[in-house]
Amino acid sequence: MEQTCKRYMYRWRLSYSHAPLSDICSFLSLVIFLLAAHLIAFHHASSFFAVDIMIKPDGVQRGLVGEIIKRFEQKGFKLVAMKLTAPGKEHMEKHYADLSSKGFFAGLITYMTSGPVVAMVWEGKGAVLEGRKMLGATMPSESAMGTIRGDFCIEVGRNICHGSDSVESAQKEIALWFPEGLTSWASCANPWVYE
Ligand code: IDP
Ligand code: MG
Repeated sequence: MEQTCKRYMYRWRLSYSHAPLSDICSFLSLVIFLLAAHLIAFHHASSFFAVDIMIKPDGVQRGLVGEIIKRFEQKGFKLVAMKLTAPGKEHMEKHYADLSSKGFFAGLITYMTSGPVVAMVWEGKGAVLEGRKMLGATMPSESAMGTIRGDFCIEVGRNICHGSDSVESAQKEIALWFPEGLTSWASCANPWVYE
């Protein structure tokens, strides 16, 4: 009897003393996982990436192609692909597939297929994040002055330009718009743009 009691006591102590340890271990692994995810996300956002930028039909019709290209060039980004194209409904529906459940989707596709667009890929440090900043907020009324949307448009349904919102969507969009691949070249401005 004494032996059995001792055995139970031992087991109880074992499970009691191990419970907090396993909690600490899972908490630590969670912290390490979050830290790693944060570092990867930061690395993605700040290292060299290409971003898909598109001048929408209103931007083309209003003669803003040169102005928008100028801003990306002046920022220091490198153009690695560009074309004027009108790829049609199916292509636009693929491009905006994540918005297909929205009430404005049909109108968005009509708008995006109402004329040619200029699709471009710009490469540089933090290109995705910086590109989005240069475009401004989705709603022109919320876009800061000095951004493309803040300076050149008024309504969300005529907001001039598109820019990938993450490295992953940039990669998807580049594959959709430029299946032929990008043009790799060395810019002589590189040492004057990067330390
Ligand atoms: P983004 O272009 O800033 O990434 P998204 O939310 O991805 O914004 O929407 C894609 C596009 O759909 C917008 O640029 C805009 O042309 C259009 N859009 C977004 N929200 C609305 C809306 O509420 N009404 C009409 N069109 C919209
Ligand atoms: Mg978007």
